Amino acid sequence: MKLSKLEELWQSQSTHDTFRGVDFFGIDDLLSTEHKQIRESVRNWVKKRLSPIIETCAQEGYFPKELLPEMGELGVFGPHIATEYGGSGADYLTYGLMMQEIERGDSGIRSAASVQGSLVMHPIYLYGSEEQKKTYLPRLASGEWLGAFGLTEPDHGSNPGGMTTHFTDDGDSVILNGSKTWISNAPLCQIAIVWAKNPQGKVQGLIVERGMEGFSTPEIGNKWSLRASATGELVFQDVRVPKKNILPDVIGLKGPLSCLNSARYGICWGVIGAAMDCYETAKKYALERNQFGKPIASFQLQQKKLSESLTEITKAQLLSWRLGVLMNEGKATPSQISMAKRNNVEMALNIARECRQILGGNGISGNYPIMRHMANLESVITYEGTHDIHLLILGMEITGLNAFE
Ligand code: TGC
Ligand code: FAD
Repeated sequence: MKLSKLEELWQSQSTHDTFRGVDFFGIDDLLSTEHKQIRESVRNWVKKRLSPIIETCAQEGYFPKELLPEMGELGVFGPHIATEYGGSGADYLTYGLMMQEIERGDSGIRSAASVQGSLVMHPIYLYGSEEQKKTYLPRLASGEWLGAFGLTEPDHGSNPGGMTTHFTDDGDSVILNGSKTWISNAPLCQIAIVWAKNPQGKVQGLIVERGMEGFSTPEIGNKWSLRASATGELVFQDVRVPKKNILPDVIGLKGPLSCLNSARYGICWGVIGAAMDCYETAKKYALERNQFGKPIASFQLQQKKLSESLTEITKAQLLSWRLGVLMNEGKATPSQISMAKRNNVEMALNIARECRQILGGNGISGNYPIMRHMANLESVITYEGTHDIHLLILGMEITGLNAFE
């Protein structure tokens, strides 16, 4: 999209966000002043820079890469990373609140932030060499570079352990072959964290850089969901990757899966943002729209939808807040994260569907954000582990029996 068109959209809207949040149980009292200030700054940025352009970007299937440096400046890329590497050393509640505000704007832009922070910076931070941390993290934190995370393959989605992407040894380098698909940020990424099997058949992480011969990133088009996110493949044909680009400190599937813990946690909060936007839009509409001589908000059936939406948002907030505290204490378990991701995404999707109905015919129009959130959430309920997979992770925790074997 032409920059002039984005600039026209930016100028056309008011910039101050009057949204005060959805907080029926005084959850704000559980947050620090700093948490609230950071939330406010991200909220105002979304109102000023993201909301004016997002509908047009989604309609046109355009990822607004122009926003990346601003997002870097806001600190939304890897806020939990130490300051010496460009992060802000923030806690997990801060990270969650940031994701909530961005996803109130759009799940696709939150996706870009989740991938960059939790799935690209996080593995380098946890498992990378000092040289890798110094080379990549500051550029990713500032938004100068965009990263992608390659785990899913055409024949191995829910079962990443079956991956066939692999590398062979060749002196100071390895030779990488295979492909990854459905990869967020792929078409525009400068680097990709690629999970591949080593000659012994064990999973390792490699930092693959754009420009390496044999590495390509074709875009996946024809999407009805996450249209403002750039999705693509990562294709490796005899790509020579220096051994210094291998993440030295992790071997095995726990490498990528441990990073997913952080990203899935971010989604728990993010989808609350999407749900809040649907709820607030529907509430306002119901109070303004008259049928049978009175506001549709006065009808019991519409009140039921709004009451249930508020109840479910509140439950999801409490779950996310507690999970954030456990994350800060280093005590959150993968199955707790699965429960919260699964519950909250379903909650947001149900609210989007119910709230869309409150808007009647207008509910399917791009003049309102609900249909876009609803379509986006179909991806969110699928990626980072499908709804079914999270149920089975929880089932294993409850019963001690592994449904995947
Ligand atoms: P399994 O044998 O259970 O585990 C293999 C090793 O990994 C360890 N592990 C974990 N470690 C840390 N955190 C977790 N959440 C972990 N889950 C498992 C496990 O302890 C074991 O370690 P070790 O030392 O014994 O080797 O593995 P499995 O092959 O049976 O698979 C289990 C299963 C199905 C739960 C897992 O593979 C899974 O989660 N599948 C879903 C795949 C998935 O989530 N893909 C996401 C791709 S990335 C993405 O979607 C990004 S979208 C981004 C955006 O746009 O926002
Ligand atoms: P499959 O694994 O084929 O599953 C199909 C269906 O079968 C699902 O309903 C699933 O729940 C069910 N199923 C599978 N196994 C079982 C079982 N054992 N028991 C019961 N039911 C089962 N991946 C990345 O690596 N990086 C990314 O950045 C990324 N971004 C994405 C962005 C978008 C927009 C989308 C849509 C996907 C993205 N993904 C990414 C891929 C995503 O993680 C996978 O789509 C997801 O893990 C599911 O894999 P699959 O699509 O191959 O489905």
